[in-house]
Amino acid sequence: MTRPLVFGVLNVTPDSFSDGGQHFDPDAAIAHGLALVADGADWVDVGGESTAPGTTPVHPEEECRRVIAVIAALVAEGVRVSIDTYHASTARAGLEAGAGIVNDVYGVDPAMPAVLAGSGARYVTMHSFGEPTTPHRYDDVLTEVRDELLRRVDALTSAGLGREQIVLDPGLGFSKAPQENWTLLRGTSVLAATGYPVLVGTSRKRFVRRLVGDGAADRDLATAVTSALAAQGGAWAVRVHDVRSTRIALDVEGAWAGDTA
Ligand code: PMM
Repeated sequence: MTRPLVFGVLNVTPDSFSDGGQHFDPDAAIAHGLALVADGADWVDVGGESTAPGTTPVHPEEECRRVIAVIAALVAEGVRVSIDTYHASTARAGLEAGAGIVNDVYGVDPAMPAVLAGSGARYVTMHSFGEPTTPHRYDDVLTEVRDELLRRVDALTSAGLGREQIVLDPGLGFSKAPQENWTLLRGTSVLAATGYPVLVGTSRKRFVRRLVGDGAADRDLATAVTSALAAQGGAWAVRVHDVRSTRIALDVEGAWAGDTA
């Protein structure tokens, strides 16, 4: 099994829940993006709006002001960049600036498929349900999340996306109770069995932090473990804030799994 790719998180926001404000200045953001790559990130996922509870939505123009110059500068340095946005206009600007992936956590902008269709870029469709902090009621979370993602695949391919463009993400921490996040993580192989690449984001999320508290080293260690567990389930990629610890965990998991790389 090939080792998952690592997406390093770069939030160019004043208010993201775990790193808000740290990389709001463009130069600081670019420096952090390069540091993520130095730590072993395969992709840098650049976002300009926090999904943290209680944050105000960002207008796409302001979102573009935050991220586009940062994306262009990282691409100029040879970095592979994904843009984390649910606005089609921002996604288009991101692709024009050289991003190779659009990472869409809400999937609500009807103009989004047209931006992706024929672009050759990958599109991450992440499962979410209304307000991220309001748990939705599931009878069988794994089946329901998988089936909803496959319904989205149908809608996306009908709208002109190629199947090879699509990446599925169970949306851990979005409208799910703690135990449901663990069920989904344990069920990574079920999602991977759809044949689509699966991206898993556990990094510093509440269901992980509630085991270890808010200490930076502890939550990143716990995230490294959850990333290795996602790898066991056949994840194509993991999305993390601290790339170094997850890289090490994936190397260990890969050696255990018999990877010779
Ligand atoms: N989680 C967050 C933001 N974007 N994108 C994908 N594809 N998957 C996730 O799980 C995900 C995401 C929230 O975390 P952050 O605010 O620390 O970036």
